[in-house]
Amino acid sequence: AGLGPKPQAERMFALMDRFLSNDPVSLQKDILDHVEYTVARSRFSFDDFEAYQALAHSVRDRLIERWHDTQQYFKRKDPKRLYFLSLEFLMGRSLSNSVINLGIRDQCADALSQLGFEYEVLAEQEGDAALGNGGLARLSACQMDSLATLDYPAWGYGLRYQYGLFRQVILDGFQHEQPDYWLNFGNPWEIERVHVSYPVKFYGTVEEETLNGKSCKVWLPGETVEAVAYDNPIPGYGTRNTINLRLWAAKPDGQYDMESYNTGDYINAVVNRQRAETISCVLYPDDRSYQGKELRLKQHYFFVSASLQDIIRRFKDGHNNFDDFPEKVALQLNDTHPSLAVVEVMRVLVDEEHLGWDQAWNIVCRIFSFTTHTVLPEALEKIPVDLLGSLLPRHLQIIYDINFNFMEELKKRIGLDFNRLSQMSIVEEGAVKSIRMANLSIVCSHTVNGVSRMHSELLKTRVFKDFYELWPHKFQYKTNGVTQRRWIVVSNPSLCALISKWLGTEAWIRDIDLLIGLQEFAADADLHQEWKMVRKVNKMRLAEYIEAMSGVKVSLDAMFDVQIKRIHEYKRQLLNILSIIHRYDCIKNMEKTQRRKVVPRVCIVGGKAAPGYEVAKKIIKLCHAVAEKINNDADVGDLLKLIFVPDYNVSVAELVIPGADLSQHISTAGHEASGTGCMKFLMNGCLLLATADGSTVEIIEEIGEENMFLFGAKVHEVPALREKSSDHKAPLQFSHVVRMVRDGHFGFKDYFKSLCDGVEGDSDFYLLGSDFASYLEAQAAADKAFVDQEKWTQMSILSTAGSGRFSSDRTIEDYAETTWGIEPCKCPS
Ligand code: GP0
Repeated sequence: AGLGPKPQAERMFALMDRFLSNDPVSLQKDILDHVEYTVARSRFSFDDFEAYQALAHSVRDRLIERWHDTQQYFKRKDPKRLYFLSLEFLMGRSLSNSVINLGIRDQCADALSQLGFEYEVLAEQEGDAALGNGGLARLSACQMDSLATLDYPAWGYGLRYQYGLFRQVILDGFQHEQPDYWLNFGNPWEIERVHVSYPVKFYGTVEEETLNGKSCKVWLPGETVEAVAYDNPIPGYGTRNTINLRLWAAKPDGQYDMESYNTGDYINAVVNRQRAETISCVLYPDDRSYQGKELRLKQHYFFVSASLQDIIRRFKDGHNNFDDFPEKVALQLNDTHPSLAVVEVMRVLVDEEHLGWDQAWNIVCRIFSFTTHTVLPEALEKIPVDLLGSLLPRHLQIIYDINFNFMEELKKRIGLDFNRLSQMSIVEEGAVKSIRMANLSIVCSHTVNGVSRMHSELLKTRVFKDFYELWPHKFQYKTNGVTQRRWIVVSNPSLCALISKWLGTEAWIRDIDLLIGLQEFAADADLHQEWKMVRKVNKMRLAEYIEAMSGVKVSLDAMFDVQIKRIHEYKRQLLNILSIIHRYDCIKNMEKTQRRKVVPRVCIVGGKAAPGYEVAKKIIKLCHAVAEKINNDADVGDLLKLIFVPDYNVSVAELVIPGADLSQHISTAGHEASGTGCMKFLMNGCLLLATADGSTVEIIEEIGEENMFLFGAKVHEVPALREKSSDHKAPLQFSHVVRMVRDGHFGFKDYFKSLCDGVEGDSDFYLLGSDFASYLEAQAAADKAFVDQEKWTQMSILSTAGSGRFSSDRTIEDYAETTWGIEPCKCPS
């Protein structure tokens, strides 16, 4: 590590002490060199994709310089570091984000235009890195951006899936899943570290041995797989700091099974070894539901074990006393997916480093913090004991030991309240005995947090009530945030320029609180003019995309009304579609003269359904069936259009969000832990139509109820509404639109029957019926506001102005101070 140049090489210093320059001419030279030497095309003939590759490599070189400087600086300063463990990162594209954060976008555009290429066109060549499902995964990506920008000494760890989240293809209105082999065209944003690799072990048995007169446990594993590191530099904005996201890929280990080679079955032996790679092969596409699948558990442990070997190696390089570990290391569990890490640290400290149990336990309790992202019980991971015991026999023993100690402590505190003891136990007895990963994480972490204030309250009063009563000091709340770099600067350059012009500074890109300064101009006629112009340009961009993709021409005068997110019953896309049917039905039944008063709408829906989630898939089909009918009804024309944007991902979001007038966040109150999409829309000046759920409650506090369209039952009303669901009646309009679907107005009568059954009478668990009337009122209020464009523009400006609290910079600073105990470590420029 870090050998300096040999003395005789001193004359090389002149060459070594140089950085790449960022002026357009230097960039041009680098791009052409990469065309020729990296992409291996003639510099006289290369296409857009090849130009993208060469540009990406030129940017990558600059990232690597900064990465080196940052890592060396961290090494020298040796601050306490944060290790962010997450099974999912939804990074999207890297080029556009990198050139912004490096501050070289305009120079790149210049360099390219002289070569006859257009920066925007090249940026579009890049595919998305979709190593995650939805909100949770995109949050990790936003937080990495903030960690880098705020100069925190942090590392991210995750898995390098060969197949990211499936591509959604719509055939005949039905979702089909296609594999996302995203590495097909190479990935210039990663650095393969062939020498950074660790063995990860599975299966086998545990034996007792005596070491120095003490008995200890030895795990004799049955299978070993190699984890190889791929580093993804994450540049901060307005700083030289560039942190690392290290993703692990599985490779066969170097041990040959001589037996099979000798018996002559060479081919089979090789094929079997190759199977090791399946561990990091594919991302599980179900969010919020855990299936006790062995491969999934293997992924969890594979990633945890490799990351911890790496972290411990780094610690030992410079430290020899594990009691210092908590001074140097903070480990963040992003949901329960990485929570085997607590067990793994115990195992390494006790079995391999030979620390006493209590000493090891003390260390574990000081290093872990745990974020949970849900309130849905089905999302809480439970691993069958049989599965865990066969894959990780030693870990299961350690979990039992942790639980034994915990139960003893608990008995002292609460007495022999068996009901409570069994509810809080890490081990769940029952038909399938299993390990409750959330309980494990809470017991072993020094802090537990929800992702909005409301969510944290629900954790304290419902989901983890017993734990809260036991350890109130452990519970925190950290409202999510999103990065304004990607969600304004990259995706909405014209709004970015406008904001900077009116604030007289670009400082808000690092210091989001400055956005509040826009409030002062909320009624300024000139700002209104320019604001409307920017919004119109973004709508045009979106309209072009819609036409290219669906063939439907939409009117720019219509309100663009968007709901994009994973398809889930609790997110209530069905409520949206039913109200669109209602709108359609109203228009159809109107006198022609009345139609002139209708505010035209383009309803845009997008999102993926988990492949095994039947109800969600039916909702997608219903959306298409309704769209087919409405969009082809000449009678309705521009008054109403329904568009489903297929294959929703980060890049699609970057295009859709800036072009939206209204966005919908309409989950049944108490179900959306936070919601982060709403924050992106808010920053972009899109008005929200929402229930008081998760983070929207806090948005109301910032911008005021009068600047959004709020509706629906409040969280405390939900239980009672469910109780009396048989006697509360959904309004007539609701029964009417459901009947239209039932009667086959949109075809596929039988197929949609179960959807209809699920929202009527006692089975309306998500309260579509009881919220319908108030939803329609909110929709009408939105229509009314849209007619008054000055009023609307003012609300839009106030939305952006009030979005400062929802930057991930604020979230990360909060975590750094009150959870991780880390401080900025700024690499000199
Ligand atoms: C929560 F439990 N979330 C889960 C999960 O498995 N996947 C996932 O994306 C989301 C929440 O639903 C959220 O409320 C939240 O903002 C996000 O995690 C980040 O905390 C909205 O998407």
